[in-house]
Amino acid sequence: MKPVYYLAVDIGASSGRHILASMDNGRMTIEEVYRFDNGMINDNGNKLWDVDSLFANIIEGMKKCKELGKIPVSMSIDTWAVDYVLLDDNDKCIGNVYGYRDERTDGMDEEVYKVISEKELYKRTGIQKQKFNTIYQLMSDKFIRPEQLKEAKTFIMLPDYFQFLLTGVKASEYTNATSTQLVNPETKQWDYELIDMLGINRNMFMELKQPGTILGELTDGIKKIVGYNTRVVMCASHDTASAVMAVPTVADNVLYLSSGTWSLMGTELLKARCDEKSQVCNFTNEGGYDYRFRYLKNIMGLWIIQSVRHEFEDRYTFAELCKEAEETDYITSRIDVNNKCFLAPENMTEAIKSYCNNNDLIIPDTAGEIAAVVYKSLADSYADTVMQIEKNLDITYDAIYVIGGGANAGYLNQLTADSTGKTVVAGPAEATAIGNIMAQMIADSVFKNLKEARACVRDSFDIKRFEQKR
Ligand code: LRH
Repeated sequence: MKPVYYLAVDIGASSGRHILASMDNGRMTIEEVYRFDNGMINDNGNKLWDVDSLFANIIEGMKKCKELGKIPVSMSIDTWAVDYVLLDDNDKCIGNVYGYRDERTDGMDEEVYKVISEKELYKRTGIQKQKFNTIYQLMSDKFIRPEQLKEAKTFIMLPDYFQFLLTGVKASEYTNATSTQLVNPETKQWDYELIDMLGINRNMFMELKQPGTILGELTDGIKKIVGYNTRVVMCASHDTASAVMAVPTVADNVLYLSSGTWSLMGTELLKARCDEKSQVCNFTNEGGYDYRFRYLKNIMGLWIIQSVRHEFEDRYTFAELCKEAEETDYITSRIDVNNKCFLAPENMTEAIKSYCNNNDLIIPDTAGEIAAVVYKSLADSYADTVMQIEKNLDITYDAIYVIGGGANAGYLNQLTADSTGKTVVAGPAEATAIGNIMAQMIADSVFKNLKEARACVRDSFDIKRFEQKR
């Protein structure tokens, strides 16, 4: 029997990929058919996404499936969270599409708190404070591009925008929408009262749809370009929501670390926890598949090491950087990875050095020393986060499930096992694309539910274990 293919388009802040998946004897197999680089572009000091080039890459990858003779029965797109497009009354993109590291949200928290206190906002949404949350971005739109905001007829998040370009159908997916900090965790719908309080046009927002919803088929124009038709299904379009679907276990109460550009560490809850303890530790309650909540913390993550690697002119692979770091194990300096100086510095290597200088720490010099400081500091921050989660929820975990690209960083996994004292279970590295596929497969009745799909992921992919050594 010919395999049935499903296509995940998984676009992260630093790269995108098209992954085809099919079932083979009860196991899921995946194949990467296309990959492309991504990154915010610097346009006169503005950090923007080039959505046209991203869409061109989406199409290129879809064409690749045709070339391979592997036409997917369905496809879905996920991306990072919080960023969006404003559409005019002809459904055309208005102005820039800002990237979340843009400085325009500086000070916007204070503007929002003039309308609603920080405490009340957290109680109402359960979403952690990140200066780039959509709520602060929309507030900055009110200041820097009020005309464009007024002109906007539709607010649409990036994966929904790309899927609209493919199908002509506009819709809003729930998991990604919760990252706006404008969704009520009880009703699981837009908090229109909050939107009104902020003075934002409530009519821009579309009804929220759950992952698994069938959006539609390709438009005639796109069909002609890619050479086939397929069904576009909504996955959990916030990449982290998709990644967490692919945690390779059927157990409840699992601690995970979705490791990529960001490190997202947390657990799943059936009810959002918007209490003071959680707010003080800056835990979020993002909406997940099946109305589960992702109670987690954003840790600055591999972005720091990705930036350092670029600054060394990509001379080292990540594996080589890990090896160099391991050989410079003597360096004792540690940075606070969540310090805002690491969010969008002109030069990350310099930011690390000046952090060390300002804090009377030995200044790392070689690529290996810098990488060692970053990896060890990340591992320390994971250990702090585990302690906070265990304390807030009054649970003890035995293991940390590391999913996403960072699961391939054996050195970091070992440091994490050492710093936390937990078993690190690492893999799959393509968790986000796999989660994207799982939502499509559940919608197509390949699996009955999330649990069954997770069991399949557990049995299909190579998973490594790391135990504490010191
Ligand atoms: C990870 C991620 C994370 C968000 C950030 C903007 O890619 O989606 O969950 O907080 O990007």
